[in-house]
Amino acid sequence: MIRPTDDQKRYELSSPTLLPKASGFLWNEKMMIHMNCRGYAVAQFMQPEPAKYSHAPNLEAKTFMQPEQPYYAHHPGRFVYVKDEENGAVFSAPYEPVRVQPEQYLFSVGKHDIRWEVQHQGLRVVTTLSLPKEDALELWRVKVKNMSQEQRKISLYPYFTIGYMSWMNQSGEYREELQAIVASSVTPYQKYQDYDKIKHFSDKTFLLAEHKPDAWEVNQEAFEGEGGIMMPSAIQAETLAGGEARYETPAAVLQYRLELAPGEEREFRFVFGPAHDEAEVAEIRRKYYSGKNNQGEDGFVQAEREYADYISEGKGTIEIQTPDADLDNFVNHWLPRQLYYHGITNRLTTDPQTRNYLQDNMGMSYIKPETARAAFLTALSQQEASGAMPDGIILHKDAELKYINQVPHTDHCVWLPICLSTYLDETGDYTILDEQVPFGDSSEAVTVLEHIHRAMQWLIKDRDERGLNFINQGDWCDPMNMVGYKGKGVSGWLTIATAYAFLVWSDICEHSGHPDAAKQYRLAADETNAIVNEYLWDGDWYARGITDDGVVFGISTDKEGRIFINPQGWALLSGAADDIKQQKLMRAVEEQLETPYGVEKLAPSYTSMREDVGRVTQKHPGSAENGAVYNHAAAFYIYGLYAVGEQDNAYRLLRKMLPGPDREDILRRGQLPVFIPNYYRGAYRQFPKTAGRSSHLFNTGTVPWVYRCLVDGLFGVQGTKEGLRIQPQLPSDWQEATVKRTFRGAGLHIEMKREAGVTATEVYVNGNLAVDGVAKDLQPGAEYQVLVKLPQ
Ligand code: CEZ
Repeated sequence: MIRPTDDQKRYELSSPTLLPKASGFLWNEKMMIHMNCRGYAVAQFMQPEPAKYSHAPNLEAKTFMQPEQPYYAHHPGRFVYVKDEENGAVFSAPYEPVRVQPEQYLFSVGKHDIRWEVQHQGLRVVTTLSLPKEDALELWRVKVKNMSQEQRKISLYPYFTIGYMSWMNQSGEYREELQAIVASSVTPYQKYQDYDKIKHFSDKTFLLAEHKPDAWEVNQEAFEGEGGIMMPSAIQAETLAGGEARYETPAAVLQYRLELAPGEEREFRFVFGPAHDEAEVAEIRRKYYSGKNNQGEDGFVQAEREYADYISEGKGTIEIQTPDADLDNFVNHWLPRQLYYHGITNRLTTDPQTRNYLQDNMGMSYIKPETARAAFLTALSQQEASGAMPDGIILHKDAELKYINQVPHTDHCVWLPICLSTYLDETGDYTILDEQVPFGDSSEAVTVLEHIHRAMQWLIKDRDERGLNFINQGDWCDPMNMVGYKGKGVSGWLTIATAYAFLVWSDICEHSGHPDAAKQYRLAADETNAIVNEYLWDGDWYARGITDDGVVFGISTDKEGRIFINPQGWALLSGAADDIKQQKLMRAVEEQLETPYGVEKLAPSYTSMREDVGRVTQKHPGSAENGAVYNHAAAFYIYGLYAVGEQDNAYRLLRKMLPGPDREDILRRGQLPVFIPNYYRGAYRQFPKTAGRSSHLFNTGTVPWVYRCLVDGLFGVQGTKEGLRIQPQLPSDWQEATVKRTFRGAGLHIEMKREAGVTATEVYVNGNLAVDGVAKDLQPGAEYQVLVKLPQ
């Protein structure tokens, strides 16, 4: 069973082996945790850079979240071993590490909690994870109930991985006065200059117990003994030995010996996480296990409730009811949550890539537009006076540009007007254009309007003699790093994208009373499109670029990397492709890139290094940018399809972003439809066996674009300066759909129906025909009934 609950608010899976990597994630502004259905966890917290408190058994590189994260027996996890004291039988909840198939199993992903219900041999164990709103901590409840008719004697052993903390110093012990296991470490470092930073770190990991345990073990090796993690020797004994870790790998294991009458249930609550010192652990104990409020709730319960409230703030602006129930569930419940996660955490990095920061906040325009507004101003305050945007936006005073942000990319400016346009559509807040903002390299303050003019001018200047945009060491595609590092190579996609950015910017100038600038940028878009058609059209589709040595690539004569999706989708947006070209490129995409799991980013996937293209060709064929169904790129294309009115094509591809609806497809993807992953494996025509497999990586720029596809495209409920333009593009086999749209404080109940005799879309707002389908003069707080008649 893989399905949403009746109230649609949770997603459930009834087997730990069917989709072994099925997962859910929780976050707050200081941490995130990705839990899989079998009990494995990937968690990190910010101090201010990402750090771990539940470590792998060997030293991990702490970079960014990885796709297709592998799990293994000693992978960090949160488990409960259960032993029947009478017959010695052992199982573990939710499934790892003992791997006994329980008689009943349920993995239930909620928006603000993750729960497992396991029943085996007359015992029912329910574990629930939630987070506080602010602290980097995990809140765990473990309930055990005797479902049998007999009195039961059992031992319950909560096991929380602490893992290999440090090669310099690590230890752990049970602290009686705190009723907690506390492990200590020193983050490894070598430069004395780092000491000042390191000394403030939260280098302790603790497991705080509400109830006094009967015994404990803190030494992982001693706990496992010869039995190993699957059947630890220590639990064969009557009680755990009370061991400690002295420069040995710590683990947090507690033992509760229980006698349960038939039907009797006991609950245990734990707090697990990082701390700076023991005083902090004591403070956490006080905060979470006492401090009852008027309703008699202690800090733990209050924290759970606050967290639920916090998550519920991440509401979208549309609620839909369509013939596709799975789409409804995803759009109404999970998609806004994923948008919100991106917008509020910036993927838990202190230096988000500029394009990610802008697009994540494009998505936030639908959820918390004031956050998006502030983010756009922050980004612009780091722009260079030349108009160039930096690789990465610094969000913390101690942050520096790391990893990919040390590689020069040339696309960051194009995202400014594009992302801002969504904010303007949603809010109508054109005053943002008049805000005075300084530059990163000069204190001169100019308006946002001027900032973006400079960004557009920078794009116009950063071109070769033909008028094609340089790529340097990358554009949207991070690993396309060797096309233009010698200073000559150009990006076809980026050139097309600049044309689109000019168009979008031209519209914004028009609507903000700058008709001359509007004209100038429309002209720039036309000129750019002409250049694109002159140098990049290959006969049936657009090329991806031209290398430093003048080699055009992404064309019909290429054996690998013959066609790339990005130039095609963006040519639909920029207007480069006329009708004939549109038809040709769409056919090429369908024939060469479309798979049952979506459209691939390129095909055929590269199978060996192409030194004039770069690192992208070295990724495993069909993974990530090397020809996966890279959902971010697929979403651009779908948005392009809506822009040219290809509603059936667009919907078919949009639907492929979600696992399902049939079981076969869900099994293939291996993921629950509670988030869109950054990719599904591609190279469908080369490696069909692995195609479709989810990366399970929920950090992705896909989600704001999918939301735009829904709002601007499928349901056509896009904001304009004067109001809400209603122009649905329902797939032709849908007879009707209902959308509840919140827009600038107003509520619109929109019913869309196909009707015989209707030749063009008619929109009635409270019974009155709306000119051009635009609902105007909407009042905040007011509710509107809208009827949309669509041709049959
Ligand atoms: O990161 C994403 C970036 O965050 O890759 C996208 C890019 O547009 C996003 O800004 C396409 O390249 O460096 C690499 O090779 C990786 O592929 C990362 O850049 C990639 C990861 O998926 C990050 O989660």
